[in-house]
Amino acid sequence: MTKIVILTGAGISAESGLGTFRDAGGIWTKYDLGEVATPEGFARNPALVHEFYNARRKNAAEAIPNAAHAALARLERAMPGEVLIVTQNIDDLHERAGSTAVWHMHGQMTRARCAACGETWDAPMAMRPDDPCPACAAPATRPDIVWFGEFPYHMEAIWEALRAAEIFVAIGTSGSVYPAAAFVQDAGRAGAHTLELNLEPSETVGDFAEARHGPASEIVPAWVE
Ligand code: BV8
Repeated sequence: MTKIVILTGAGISAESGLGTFRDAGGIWTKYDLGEVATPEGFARNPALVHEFYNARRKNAAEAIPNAAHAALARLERAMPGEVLIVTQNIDDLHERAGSTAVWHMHGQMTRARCAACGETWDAPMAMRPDDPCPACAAPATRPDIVWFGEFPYHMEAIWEALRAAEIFVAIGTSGSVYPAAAFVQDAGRAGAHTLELNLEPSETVGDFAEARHGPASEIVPAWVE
């Protein structure tokens, strides 16, 4: 029975060298979100979108999980079946650190999906717009990622886990993207203790019963211990 639900965002991977979105110099200061993280942007210019994710997929493959990812994997080993990570991140650093109960609500850049038939498969390091789908052969492949305006994965199961959680922890997220930013309210309403672990107060810090601020590689291991 999941007792601890942990929501992670780009901030937990920052010290592994992967960019965040809304910090100074963040990804959305370099790319127009509307062009590279919406279905409309993909329809307009699939090559640009693949270029954007190919670069991030390469960075993520070269990145190393940090002490925060490792601490969460230790926590799961110490409490088998009771810890769930719901991540907004599309990298695989949680899995590479040893976590196994990881739900990617915004999808994964290591996976590809056919826009025609919905088939998914392991993405090659570099994807091209006209790569044929292995199932239906349509030249309609996209990253298996949830863009703005698309329905996140696992929502019903996430809301069920939030209702049963005793502790809800948000790590490395600005609390600016929904429905993830409302999870603290969903969990709090159901009686969970809510804790924010972030470099600085997030947009939703007021919704948390407790907040600790500092680099994830320091405050997450301290919390896990
Ligand atoms: C949906 C995948 C219907 C792509 C992403 C108006 C009002 C409210 C909502 C909306 C609105 N208009 C539209 C919406 C809905 C929209 C939304 O929320 N828009 C926002 C911008 C207002 N949401 C959607 O469209 C979602 N779908 O709503 O469907 C629905 C409705 C209800 C229920 C079900 C369905 C789909 C959203 C998914 C979009 N895809 N990513 C990609 O990754 O390229 S979102 C994108 O933002 C990333 O996934 C990212 O993870 C996510 C959130 O960002 P963060 O992870 O928080 O990163 P950020 O840079 O913002 O913050 C980093 C934090 O880390 C900072 O606080 C920083 O201080 C901290 N930090 C930095 N370094 C460290 C650190 N912390 C610790 N240690 C450090 N070293």
